[in-house]
Amino acid sequence: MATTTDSAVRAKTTVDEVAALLARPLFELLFEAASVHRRHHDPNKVQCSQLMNIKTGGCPEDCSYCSQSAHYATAVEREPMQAVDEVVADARRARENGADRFCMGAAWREVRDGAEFDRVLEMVREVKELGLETCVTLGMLNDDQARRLKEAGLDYYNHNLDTGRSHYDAIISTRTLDDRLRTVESVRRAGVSVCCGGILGMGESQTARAELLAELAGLDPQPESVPINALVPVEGTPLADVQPLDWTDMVRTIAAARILMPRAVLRLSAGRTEMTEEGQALCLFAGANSIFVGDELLTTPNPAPASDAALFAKLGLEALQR
Ligand code: SAM
Ligand code: DTB
Ligand code: SF4
Repeated sequence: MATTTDSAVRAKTTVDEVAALLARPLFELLFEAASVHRRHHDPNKVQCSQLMNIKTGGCPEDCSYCSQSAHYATAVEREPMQAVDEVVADARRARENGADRFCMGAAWREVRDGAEFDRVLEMVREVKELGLETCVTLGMLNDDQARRLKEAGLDYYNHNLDTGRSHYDAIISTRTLDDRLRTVESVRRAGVSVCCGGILGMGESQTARAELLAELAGLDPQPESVPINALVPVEGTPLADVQPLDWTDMVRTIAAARILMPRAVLRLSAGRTEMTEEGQALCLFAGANSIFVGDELLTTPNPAPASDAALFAKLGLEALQR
């Protein structure tokens, strides 16, 4: 049996290997990532998801990046949960806009059994009936809650690992990375596909990025969907004035993620409004093959559908249709 020391050494080697990948000359990294990408995916197809916030603000967690944490004075106000009909109407519009997956987010620390969770189950059932793939992100959950979501027709559960282990405490104090990993395991056990990624540009070191990627790639099986978010700085949060992420770090991280997780659908997620067309194009070339569409993410803006359509036309890309 492996001793703790053995596994610690193995884990460290993995992080070192990822760090070496991230440190390679950019064009070598890009060439390998693009080659891996086209062996496993159609390089001209991009999966499009649309988000809706079904419960806004007032979250008890203290995630330093988040507009919806009750710990910080941001412009986002706490709102009651959305009605099922409004969610279904939004999902219809998303389908008309070319999205094939509808992702519903709640500013919860964790799922609690009761009327609100029952309403989420109804939302999942009705969105699924529209012929869309369904995804929710509701914070932590247990095996039974994951099973009930699966029964309602849930395809994906989004639960990010946020950042690397060495940087975790600097960003969130109200939960641990191991809490996150436990929820991911419940999702897996219920047979729901895992959507799990993180955020870059929170003042983390290159080592912390390597830790995040090593953790994601080390999940067994690997996540089906991996969102890579660039921090959207939100006034009032502790990270409002953090130094912006350099575009090459976004491209490098996506390229390394593609090499480490060849089959995953990699999402160029939050932060596209701050990127140039060229920067986004390089991320898509490096292996990102999914985006969020629609004018809004959860509480912050996303590129307008017309500008995404123009970018797709310039690059010869097409939205994946099921
Ligand atoms: N409360 C649930 C949770 O944290 O899992 C679900 C909603 S939470 C807003 C969903 C994800 O949005 C987070 O895991 C985080 O990765 C991302 N996110 C939140 N604020 C962000 C920001 N300002 N910039 C980039 N990504 C952000
Ligand atoms: C993910 O990784 N990114 C999305 C989705 N999962 C839920 C959320 C991005 C949120 C960006 C900040 C906001 O709009 O509040
Ligand atoms: Fe709450 Fe999720 Fe925001 Fe953290 S990221 S404060 S858990 S809504």
